[in-house]
Amino acid sequence: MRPSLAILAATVALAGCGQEKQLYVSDAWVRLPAVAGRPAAGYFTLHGGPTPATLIAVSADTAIRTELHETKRTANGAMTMAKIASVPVPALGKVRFEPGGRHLMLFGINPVVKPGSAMTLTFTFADSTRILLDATVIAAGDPEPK
Ligand SMILES: [Cu+2]
Repeated sequence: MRPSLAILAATVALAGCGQEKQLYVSDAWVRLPAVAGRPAAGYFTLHGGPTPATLIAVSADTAIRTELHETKRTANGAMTMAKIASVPVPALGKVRFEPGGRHLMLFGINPVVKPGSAMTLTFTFADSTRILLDATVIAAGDPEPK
């Protein structure tokens, strides 16, 4: 246990020297539904590391089920949502999940989740990398956090 911890600490120290940028996620927030029981929507920004990555899932232990969605306009101009299986993150690229575009749908939100609290999101990538990030939780009518 101890030697592996030492290696981990050394790796973290090296990463902290600002050499190669690693894959990370920032600016995560979740908008609760106006009506309890409806799904919530989550938004965040993916930042690619030195190699391309593929986001395959985002989960939360305070939501029963989640889906990655994309908002699309149909031929007659109506807005609709489609499920997306995965999202490519280009090396050193930026991919935004934002209102009106790609978003996370969270179903079955635990009632303990209130505006002003945080929801821990787990971002899972195709190479099995996992990144945990706390998302700011806001009420349905609140402005987007800056
Ligand atoms: Cu959706």
